[in-house]
Amino acid sequence: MESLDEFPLKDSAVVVVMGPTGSGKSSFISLLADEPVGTSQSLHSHTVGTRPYKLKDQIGGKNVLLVDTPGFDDTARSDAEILKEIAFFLVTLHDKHVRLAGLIYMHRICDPRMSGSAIKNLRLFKSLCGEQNYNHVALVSTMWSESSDEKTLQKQRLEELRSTFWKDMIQGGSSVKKHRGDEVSALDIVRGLVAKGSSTRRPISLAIQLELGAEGKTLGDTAAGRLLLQEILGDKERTARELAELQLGLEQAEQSEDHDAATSIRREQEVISARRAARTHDIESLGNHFSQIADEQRRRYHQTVADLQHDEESSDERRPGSSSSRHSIQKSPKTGKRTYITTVRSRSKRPVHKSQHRTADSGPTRANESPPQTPKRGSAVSKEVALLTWIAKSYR
Ligand SMILES: Nc1nc2c(ncn2[C@@H]2O[C@H](COP(=O)(O)OP(=O)(O)O)[C@@H](O)[C@H]2O)c(=O)[nH]1
Ligand SMILES: [Mg+2]
Repeated sequence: MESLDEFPLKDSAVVVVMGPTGSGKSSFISLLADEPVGTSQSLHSHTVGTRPYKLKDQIGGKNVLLVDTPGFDDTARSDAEILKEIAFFLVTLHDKHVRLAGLIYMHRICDPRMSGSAIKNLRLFKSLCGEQNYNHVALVSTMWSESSDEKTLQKQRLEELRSTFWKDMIQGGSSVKKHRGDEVSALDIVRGLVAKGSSTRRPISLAIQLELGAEGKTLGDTAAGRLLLQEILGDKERTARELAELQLGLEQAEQSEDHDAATSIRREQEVISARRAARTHDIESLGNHFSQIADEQRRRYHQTVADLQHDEESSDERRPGSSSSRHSIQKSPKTGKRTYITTVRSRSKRPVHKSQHRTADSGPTRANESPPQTPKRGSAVSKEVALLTWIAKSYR
């Protein structure tokens, strides 16, 4: 485990960046970060998408970390899974006494209207944040057009946002900022938040941090969880309607012996049934307390660490005479025992043998676990591994 000095979260100003997918969060962070943003993360669908990036420059003598997050509209993962990931990260920071300096909420000004996804993301953001912290939020419009006609329209849209969707946040003290797409503009926005964050004596405690942490609520009892439940129930109802319609279509296709149509309807029924089952699972997971969320997320963090190490070893593997091993964590469905598996690969990439390398006790993930191997100190991967491992260790 690397020393925390390399990831000085405690002494840093931490700013969380949220907003729908495609609103420009990662691009914004990459303008300021001292390392590439989101590159290694994109390779594995289960990989943790919430993580901090250190800024190249200090602000007011402090290191600044910008936390990238996934939007609540990911194609690969449900909103409940995203909420658990973001909530785990935020509650863990709070547990470790890492205080936030502020939050950025990003909005694509080039979109002609508020999409369902934009509305959902904003509502979830507000509920995670809590009204008491609106004064530490920057509402940032991104992707302004170059053309003056478009710009005029976009300015009108911004005014509409101010008087509708953003009104309560502005009344609560949120600032409205325009991101021009360059480093100077991004830095200006972060500076404003950090200055305000460091001038207030009361540390920021987000609604979700208090609800899931100190108050011990289940995810479904938090403001964000309650909102999400409405969304999920709405989607479940839609799937019921869609399945009923498809069943009618199927019966008609069968009557008229249209086999092709019947086959394609059956396929669609399978897809929608799977979506319905996923929503049922989401509802169940809203019953989770923080400890359950933490167990699940720590497993994802360890898997991410294993994947990162594997990716680094794969690049080493291309060198002559080398072999590589991949680490993964497997949990027995019967006993709950968790086992680290090492798969050694030859240069032909075929696994040559598997060895069981360490067995953890049954029961929940232990707080003091560390990944089975530490990559080369100082490499980008070792930094990321140490950071993820540190986050995954909870004091609970
Ligand atoms: N025109 C324009 N495009 C941008 C800007 N910021 C990001 N993009 C593009 O918008 C897309 C989504 O950006 P990304 O940063 O991945 O969004 P995220 O999903 O919120 O992290 C990418 O194709 C970016 O290249 C911007 O300021 N202006
Ligand atoms: Mg992104």
